[in-house]
Amino acid sequence: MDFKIPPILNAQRLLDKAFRRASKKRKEGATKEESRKKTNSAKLNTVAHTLEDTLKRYEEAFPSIDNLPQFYHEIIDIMIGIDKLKKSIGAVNWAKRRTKRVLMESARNLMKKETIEEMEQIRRQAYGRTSSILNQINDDLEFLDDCKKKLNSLPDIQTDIPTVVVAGYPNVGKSLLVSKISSGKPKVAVYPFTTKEVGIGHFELGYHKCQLLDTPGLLDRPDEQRNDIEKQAVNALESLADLILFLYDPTGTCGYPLEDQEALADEIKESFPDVKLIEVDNKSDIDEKDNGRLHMSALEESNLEKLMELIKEGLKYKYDL
Ligand SMILES: Nc1nc2c(ncn2[C@@H]2O[C@H](COP(=O)(O)OP(=O)(O)OP(=O)(O)O)[C@@H](O)[C@H]2O)c(=O)[nH]1
Ligand SMILES: [Mg+2]
Repeated sequence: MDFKIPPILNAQRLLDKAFRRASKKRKEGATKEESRKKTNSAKLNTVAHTLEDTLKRYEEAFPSIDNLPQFYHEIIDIMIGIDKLKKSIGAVNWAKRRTKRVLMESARNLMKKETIEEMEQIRRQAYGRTSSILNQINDDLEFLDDCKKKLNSLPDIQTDIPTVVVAGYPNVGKSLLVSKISSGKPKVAVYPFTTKEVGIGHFELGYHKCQLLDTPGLLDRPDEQRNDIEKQAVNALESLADLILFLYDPTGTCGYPLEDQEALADEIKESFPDVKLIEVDNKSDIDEKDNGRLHMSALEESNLEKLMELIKEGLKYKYDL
């Protein structure tokens, strides 16, 4: 899914946009009063339509939350909060209907007025009430603009192709491996917690296009202690993984002992009993010790072909590769 949400203006900028358009309206009538009545009516209509169209666009730009694939539903909840998002979209809908009602009512009142002063007063009051309605949802508009940035930056993940999720402790070499065996180009660094969100790369197995997801490093700790970054990794495992590639760094250069990494692997196996998991030792260029797993080096690109065979075998329980 690829979100393309347009920028969301705050209350002041939205009002400026509507009032600026309205200020350009001029209508002629037989008398000075009639000209002013028609002009003010056209202004009120312009403000009403500009706000209605814009707010409607904002409302429709956000995906229908309840129909989203599980991965996106969860990730939006982790990053933004589904209830908060729904509340703010609801506030936009409320302001859209409310401003329209106020402006249309004022336009009708305007028709009954005779003097220019009365007409101007109706318009000014309508503008004032409109401003006050929009100011009431300013926090929601600003929040939605922030959501827009977050949603537009989410990875474009397909939920229907073979998907391998790379998991493991921080700093073990997950991102480097993803960059070596797929089209993904995640950031690699010598410090832990480099990867802050789920990254994506693709690779081919025969005629099948497959997805490889790089995830933030996970520590061996209970779910309730996980931070939002780690929660994204768990969510990717839970809702997308056909195969988990669990990467170890047995050399300790990642900064975490092997026993802790093995405890995390056990925990993942327990939490996702239906997902196949393969275990691989990375950084074999530093330490070749045999732990009974395939050992490879992302840095020196050794044993990557064997790894691809393991991945292919691992996906066969679900896909005809
Ligand atoms: N010697 C050696 N270093 C490696 C190997 N693979 C990765 N590294 C190094 O290990 C460090 C961490 O690599 P990353 O790919 O960023 O690790 P990560 O698991 O994605 O880390 P987080 O995103 O923080 O969880 C970097 O300095 C890499 O260059 C390897 O096979 N051999
Ligand atoms: Mg990483």
